[in-house]
Amino acid sequence: MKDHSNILTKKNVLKGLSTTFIGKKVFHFFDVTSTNWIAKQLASQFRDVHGAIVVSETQSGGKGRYNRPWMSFMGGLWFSIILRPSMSPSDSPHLTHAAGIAVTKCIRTYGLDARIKWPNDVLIHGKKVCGILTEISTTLDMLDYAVVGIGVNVNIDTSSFPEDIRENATAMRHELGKPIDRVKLLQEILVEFEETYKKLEKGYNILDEWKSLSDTIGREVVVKTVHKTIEGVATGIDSKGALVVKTDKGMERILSGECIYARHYARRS
Ligand code: BT5
Repeated sequence: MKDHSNILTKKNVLKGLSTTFIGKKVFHFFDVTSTNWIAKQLASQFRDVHGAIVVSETQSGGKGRYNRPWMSFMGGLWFSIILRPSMSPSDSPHLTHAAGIAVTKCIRTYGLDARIKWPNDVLIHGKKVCGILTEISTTLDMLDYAVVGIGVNVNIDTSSFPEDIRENATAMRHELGKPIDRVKLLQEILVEFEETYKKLEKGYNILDEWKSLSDTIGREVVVKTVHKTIEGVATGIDSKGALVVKTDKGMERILSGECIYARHYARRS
């Protein structure tokens, strides 16, 4: 019989999980195209999936923002949380913030210096260990559902990534020098996410916590949006999650874009 003790099966994930609703329903797969895609299908077909998670050992078509590929080999944590939040679509970036806070806090409990890079990355020593992709569906002006996709390089050998990704990626195992129990880590992230999500539901401001864990605030940045490139110093994020950048011409608020730290940018260009 195969040893499934460190596989993210429903049984393993539910055993000792101390959340009230996040992760109480588990859809586990060995290989899917993308857990976000499955989660979106479930959310559009079933009402009672609030808090359910879709988790897969590997993804053959894992996705980042702008449809970019997300490398999802065996040994990582690739999962999506389905939510039906009573919030306006414009507040949905806070779900990404909640996920960033949860993952960062959990990774820190392993003694690793994890930090959030705006808008959706978690870094260790400047390298990406986690990416978050929140996708929403709206009906009129209401949020119908949100899917928060979280990818963490846990016990991954990043040397198998293509060179351009390898340069900027790391894995928890690499940083710690030993493998990590993925079931335990997933449970810890679910507990932290639920706590932060509940704060959001009650209308609390989670952005101060996000800022305290951020790697981006105070840095010289170059932010590329669809329309323009903005250079300056990241001074904060506003109540909608927009990055506030102090430029030569004044303050700019950027809701979404690609953030590059200026030092790295200078080296590349
Ligand atoms: C992200 O996009 O960082 C969001 C990644 C979300 C992945 C999760 S896994 C579970 C769920 N199911 C999905 O299909 N997706 C979610 P973005 O900021 O666009 O970054 C994508 C870029 O990160 C790529 O273009 C690569 O350069 C780099 N990359 C790809 N795979 C990586 C990995 N495993 N680790 C670090 N960097 C990676």
